[in-house]
Amino acid sequence: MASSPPKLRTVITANERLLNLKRTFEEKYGEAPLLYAYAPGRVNLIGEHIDYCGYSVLPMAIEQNILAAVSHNNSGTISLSNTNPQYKDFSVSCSEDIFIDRENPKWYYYFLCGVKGIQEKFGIAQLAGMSCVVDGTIPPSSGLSSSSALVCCAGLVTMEANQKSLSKVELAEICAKSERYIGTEGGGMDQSISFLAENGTAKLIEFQPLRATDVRLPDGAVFVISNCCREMNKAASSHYNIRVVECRIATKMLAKARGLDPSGLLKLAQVQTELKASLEEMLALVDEVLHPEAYSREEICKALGISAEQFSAELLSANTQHLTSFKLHQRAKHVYSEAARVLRFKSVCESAGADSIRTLGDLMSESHASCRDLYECSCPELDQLVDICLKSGAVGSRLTGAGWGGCAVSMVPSEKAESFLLAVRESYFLPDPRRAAMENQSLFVSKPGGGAAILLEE
Ligand code: ADP
Ligand code: NG1
Repeated sequence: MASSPPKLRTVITANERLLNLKRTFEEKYGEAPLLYAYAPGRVNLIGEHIDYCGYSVLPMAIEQNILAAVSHNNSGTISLSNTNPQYKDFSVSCSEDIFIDRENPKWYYYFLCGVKGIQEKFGIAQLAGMSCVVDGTIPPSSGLSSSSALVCCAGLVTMEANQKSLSKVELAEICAKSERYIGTEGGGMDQSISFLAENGTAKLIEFQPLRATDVRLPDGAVFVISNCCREMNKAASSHYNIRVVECRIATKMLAKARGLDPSGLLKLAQVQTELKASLEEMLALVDEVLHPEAYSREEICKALGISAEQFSAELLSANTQHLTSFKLHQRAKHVYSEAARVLRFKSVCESAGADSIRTLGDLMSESHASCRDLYECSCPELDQLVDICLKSGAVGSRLTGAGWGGCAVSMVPSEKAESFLLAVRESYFLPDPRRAAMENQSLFVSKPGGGAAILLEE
């Protein structure tokens, strides 16, 4: 059964990080912050690139997060600052329309996505003034959702500053929608787990309606995150949206081939629902209807009976207008098989059988192979890292998040955790000085953490 969402407010005792943030805030704005809020990053255990196709995913929140100190004021300005000097100060008048420049995805535009989401939800004509300092510990552009944590934290503090009230589910939905202003057509996994996570449990996140169900991970294994040290900023490239578009076109092609009206269908899951088919049947349908060779625009337009103009306007997004070929068979195969792996992963966790750890590991490794070969969202560094993790004692290992760089997540029997960390360190990090310098934040065991909250000092 889906559990009830956890509380939005948590009492904490000040720790070193909070006190440092308070000091920075006081130096910057000459007053103490009124409140703190945080939103966690996440690691997706399985279910990659399927949230935007309507399928369930299985992430857990990580300890690393975005923490913000905030005060409200009547200055009519939102002032943003960051403890990391790489992220420059920014301020915007509350009477201006919020502009988000997707051509130039600076850090403060992610913050403004969260602000805009709340403004639109309540139709606020004049937002409350806010002064804010942000402190983040999630490695950016590494598949651990630093961007969504920032959007969620911004949404939360904006709600609070404007004296509004929303449930965690509502906040997650608003932030999922508003992060799309940065240009990436995300599916909502990251914002959902950032708000709905609970300590000690991974979650099955399902969409429409959004809900989160506890998934108890098996005793006897730990999840280790390792960063391949190649960054991939989604909003600054079109890799991600290309996959979204390919899945959208595959949806229409499958629907049309089965006599459905493709016009209202945008997600692969909708075709399954309409056909009342199993995932196995959908996989067979993909083989029957779609060919493995890449499709041209002309072939798609002919099959769907649409003009080249309709194709560009209705199927492509702003940063995918240049595309000329589309791999539909491979992408749809990945999506339907990955959706099935998520369900199997959850049921194996529930059964807690003798072979659970081995079976879960196999599912993770199959997921990586599918991401690498069918979805083509891995990269040589990630493939090398996954191989090293498997050779170092992991029962399963896979890229996590969007891919094309960033992190792998490995499932490791608890008794092997120490030797695993040493072996990965020696084989992947130490031989390369750049990786060796990043190793501290790039290789760690992760336990399921709690969701976003307003922090009240004890
Ligand atoms: P991820 O996979 O981590 O979500 P993205 O490439 O989507 O990566 O987003 C990364 C962007 O999020 C960074 O380029 C930066 O603009 C923003 N960001 C991440 N962490 C912080 C931080 N601590 N402070 C400010 N902005 C951050
Ligand atoms: P990352 O890049 O790891 O934050 C992105 C999307 C998710 C999901 C994964 C792939 C956003 C904000 N996040 O996550 O919705 O599609 O890729 O499974 O777009």
